[in-house]
Parts: sequence; structure tokens; C-alpha cells
Amino acid sequence: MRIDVVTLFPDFVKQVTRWGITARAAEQGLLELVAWNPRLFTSDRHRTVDDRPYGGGPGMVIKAEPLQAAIRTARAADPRPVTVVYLSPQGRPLDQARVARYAAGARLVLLCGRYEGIDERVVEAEVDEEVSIGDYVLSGGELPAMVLVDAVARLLPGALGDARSAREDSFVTGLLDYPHYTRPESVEGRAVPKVLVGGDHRAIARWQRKQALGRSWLRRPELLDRARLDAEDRRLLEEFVEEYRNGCSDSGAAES
Ligand code: 9D3
Repeated sequence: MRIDVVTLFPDFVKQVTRWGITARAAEQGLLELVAWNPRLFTSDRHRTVDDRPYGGGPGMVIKAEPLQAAIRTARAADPRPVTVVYLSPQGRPLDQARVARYAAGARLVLLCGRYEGIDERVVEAEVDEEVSIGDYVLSGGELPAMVLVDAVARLLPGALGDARSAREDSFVTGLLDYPHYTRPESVEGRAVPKVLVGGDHRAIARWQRKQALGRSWLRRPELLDRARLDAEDRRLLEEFVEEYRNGCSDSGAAES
């Protein structure tokens, strides 16, 4: 997959391929990341990329022409069909379904805004989808673009050591993950839940499912509304809720 990023901070965005799964994907040739700086597509003496907003108001707006020139150059650099995504606080929320759709394609162009945003005519003329990574305020689209690159890269066939990891992910299963433990069996007096060291694989699977359901109920109840629960799931969740109300369970105690 090839991802082109149009950004005033190309060196920053390219860092995403220096470490971890995204680095390995790039080394293996699964992912090619190319950054384009709209400043290099200006023609005035001062290389101006921003200007004051029509209608007044605070801050500056990124000018249409250098952005459009950069986007068009990125498009033309590869003949395969491309989706142009503008990372913006006004976008539709990024979710795993959208990430999977991007990973199934051959190309993306990611457009990063700075300051108050970009000239809307660029959105009209060039952008296919406007996407946000959540309801909090960042200072630009670069980190969101890197988030998107990371999420897409780990879905590229061969990028993960174990394909099971991608399939069993929370948001693929539609529930939050269950808690994980590794050695030693006791950490400052805190024991690993007994069932996990007992070797009864059916009991372990039931415990993990119950924890996933219980945490989702505690922290993300809207996930349960959408999840399709069978009779066994409903029984496990009822058990969890009952134990929670009796104060037996402290799963999810952090922050609640
Ligand atoms: C005053 C109104 N603000 C819009 C909500 C101004 C504004 C805030 C933040 C304008 C640009 C930005 C920069 N943010 C992004 O470019 C951005 C973003 C984000 O801030 N949060 C979550 N997802 C994204 S995607 C791009």
C-alpha cells in the first residue's frame, strides 16, 4: 500500500515509519509512505502557505493553490485509484471499519490541516472523505494522519506476526478486551486470577468472555447495545453485574 501525506511538517509525519509495526511494514515493502510539503508548491518570495480568513475571525487559513498543487502531484505519482482523506475536527469519526476499508485499497492521500483549517474549496474539489480521530482538540492533522497510518499498516497482510491479533482485536469483536497477565504469579501480593493458572481451557475462555462483557458494560455500555449477545453471553454478563453489585469484582475499578 502507498500512502501520500500532504503536510507542512513532512519530517514529523515520516517518523511514523521509524519504529514498531509501521517500521517493519515499510522495511518489508508492504507500506510506502511519501510526504509532500505544500510550501514547496508556492511561487512567491516568502513561500506563503496561509492567509487571513475572509469574513474575519481568529487565526489563519491554509491557502488553496499550494495545497491543491501538492495533492495533485501526489495523485499523479501513482496510477492506482486513490481516496483523498482530509483529517479534520469536522470529520466523521475514524473507526475500525473505515480503517479496514482503507487497508483493503492500494492507495491513500492524507491531507493535514494546521491553524484554523484549509480553504473549503480544496475540500470541495479534492477531498473524498473528512475524518476526525475523536472529540478533543489537537493542533493539526499530522498526529491524526500518523494514527491512521498506524491503524492501516497493522492490517496489511504480513504486517503482524500473528494474524489472530488483528482478528481478535477489540472493535473487531465489538467488545473491549479482557485483562491480561504474565509471570510472576504474584506481584506485590496481587495474584493472577486462579482460573488462568488452572489449565481448564473452557473455564478460561468463559472467564475471558465474562471480563470482556463486564468491562464493556462498565466503561462502554454503547458497545453492548450494538454487540450481538447469545444466551451464554447474557448469563455471563448477569453474573458479572451481580458480582460487581456485591462488590466482589474490582475489574474496571481504575477510574470508576
Ligand atoms: C475554533 C474551532 N476549532 C475547530 C474545532 C479550531 C481548530 C481546532 C483544532 C482547528 C484545527 C484544529 C486542528 N486539529 C486537527 O487538524 C484535527 C483533529 C483534532 O483536533 N482532533 C481530532 N481529530 C482531528 S483530525 C484533525
